Amino acid sequence: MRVDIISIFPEYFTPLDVSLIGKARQKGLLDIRLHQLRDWTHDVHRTVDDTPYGGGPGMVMKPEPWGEAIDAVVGAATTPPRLVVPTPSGRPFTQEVALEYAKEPWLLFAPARYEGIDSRVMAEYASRLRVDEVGIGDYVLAGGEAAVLVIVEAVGRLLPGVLGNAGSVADDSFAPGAMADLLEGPVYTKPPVWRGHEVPPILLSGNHGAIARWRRDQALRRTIAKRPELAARLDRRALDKRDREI
Ligand code: 6GU
Repeated sequence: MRVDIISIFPEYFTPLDVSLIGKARQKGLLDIRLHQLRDWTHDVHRTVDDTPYGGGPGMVMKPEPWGEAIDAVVGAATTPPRLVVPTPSGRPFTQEVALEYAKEPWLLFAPARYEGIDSRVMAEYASRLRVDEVGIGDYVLAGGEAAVLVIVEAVGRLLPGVLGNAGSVADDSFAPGAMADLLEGPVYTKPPVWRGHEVPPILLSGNHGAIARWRRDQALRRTIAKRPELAARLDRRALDKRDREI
């Protein structure tokens, strides 16, 4: 997958050099290219923002640098990228969206600072690219850069060959299938007793059927306790009799 990121803070993305995503890049599974938005300004101050029409606090990102930058990155590509614009007013970025993005050959991120990008930029590209405004949660960040890090990590780990153990994607909280809408339960490793706390004996039993049942029970209990609105969405028909007793 190719990923381009246009930002006034390309140095914000050094975390993408390390760990899982860094290794995926070294392996050639992920081709991440960073661009300085100010390279597409033409004034001595390399200005990217201006005051909002209609008044109000803060500044808005000017359309011209974004237009030139996006045109330059997209070039004459026959299969253009999906343009992802992180904004708290976008549709929610969920595991479902991550799975959708993981199928794309090319993503272009346009993270904004200040109060956002002049809306005509999204209108202009909507006729040429698939433009997706997405938010990562119900809170406000100082800019879209941290959201891009979140999205790239969520998508990158889903790409074939990135995770050592392919099974771990299927067991994720929110993964479609048996664990849909369920939070993952607690996990344990050696030693069997630590500071007096025991590992639940069922996990040492070797009874794989009973262990799977126990894990599902734990996932249900945790979901009910921590995410009641998710638990309410669980399809009663998908719950078996033992689930419904929890
Ligand atoms: Cl994508 N951007 C900003 N600035 N704040 C956010 C967000 C994005 N998602 C949640 N809050």
